[in-house]
Amino acid sequence: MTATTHPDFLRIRDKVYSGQRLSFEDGLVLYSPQVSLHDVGALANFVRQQRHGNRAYYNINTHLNPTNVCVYRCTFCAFRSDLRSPKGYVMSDEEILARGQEAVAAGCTEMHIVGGLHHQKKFEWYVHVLRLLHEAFPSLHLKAWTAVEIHWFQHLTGKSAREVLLELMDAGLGSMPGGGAEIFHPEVRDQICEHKADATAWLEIHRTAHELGLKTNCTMLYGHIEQAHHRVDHLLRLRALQDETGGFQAFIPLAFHPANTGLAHLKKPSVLLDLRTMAVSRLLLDNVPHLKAYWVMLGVGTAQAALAYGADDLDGTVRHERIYHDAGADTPQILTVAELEHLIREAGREPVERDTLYRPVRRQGTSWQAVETAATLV
Ligand code: V47
Repeated sequence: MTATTHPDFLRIRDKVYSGQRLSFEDGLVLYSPQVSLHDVGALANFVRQQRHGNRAYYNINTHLNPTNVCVYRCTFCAFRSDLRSPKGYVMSDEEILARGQEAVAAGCTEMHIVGGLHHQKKFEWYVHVLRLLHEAFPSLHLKAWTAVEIHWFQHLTGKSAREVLLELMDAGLGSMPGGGAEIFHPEVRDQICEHKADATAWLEIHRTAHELGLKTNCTMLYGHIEQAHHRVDHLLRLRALQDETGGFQAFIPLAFHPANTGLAHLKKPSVLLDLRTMAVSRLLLDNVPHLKAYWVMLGVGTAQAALAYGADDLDGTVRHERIYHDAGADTPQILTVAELEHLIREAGREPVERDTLYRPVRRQGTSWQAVETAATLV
């Protein structure tokens, strides 16, 4: 019997073709080496094609990490710094504004802002960073602060997530990135980041953000100490919240990079695990519109291949990325629009520049406009 005729896979394929939802057990089957990656990928590609046709998205964006000083010591993180370490930094207002200026001059539609939880910075400083950028560059969408940061701000201020988010929205917050989710299951979370927001807190903050009308992303950090059942559990917890709120726009599977971390003895996940995780995520997350193949983490070649395994988005041009490059990522700092479009076309798809909310962008040089179309409302 070849892997293609694996009876469990055929049963799952029939469920997908008939629009039935996959179960926890189905997720484990899809992760089983007895089921061929090719089959899982082809099924995920069928689902992607149904949702997005021949389109594959990218955006023109930049990253800003205003500080790397962090009270937490997540074992997987190479970016964080102690307060008094020579590596530690905090950006000045002038440096932050210069980054905004550079982004606008480069035609960016989005700034992705995350950083450390600085021992001596108050909530007001994090609000100030957004207000500074938003007032100077109102067209730049600020996708900022993960649920872990929001949880920290609640701790600093004694305010509810709702109050914290309303203040940040008033200062210019446009949406939230999906970081900090890692692996929700306590068997893993307690070993890699036991001190920070747990699964319940992370999900509750995203629920609150969605209730306030903010779109957010979600992630999963895989390829370290977790096993397949932890990943499937993680994906189903995200799916359950999405059933309630519909507020997640994109899921980004994040491949672990071990260099310079407390888990440096581990190997990087294989390309096979990268592609299988993308495909299984597309099949289990039947209610999340977009799947990002984040080329910075996956590597350019794997990200391009992932467009045939369920992904419909390559993220962006990206500049000033530090979190993965500190952890040994050997990808470039930037891809140009021409390079992104070439990667997408070579994969047989039609490139679509999008804004953060997945509206197609019409542009002339560095000035741009988002277009509302029925196709973006998937
Ligand atoms: O939460 C940290 C991960 C995340 C490492 O929402 C690491 O559009 C691998 O969430 N190896 C932050 N991963 C980044 C993130 C993200 C990235 C791109 C787009 C979006 C989006 C969100 O990075 C952290 C953690 O899971 N991370 N260290 C590491 N050594």
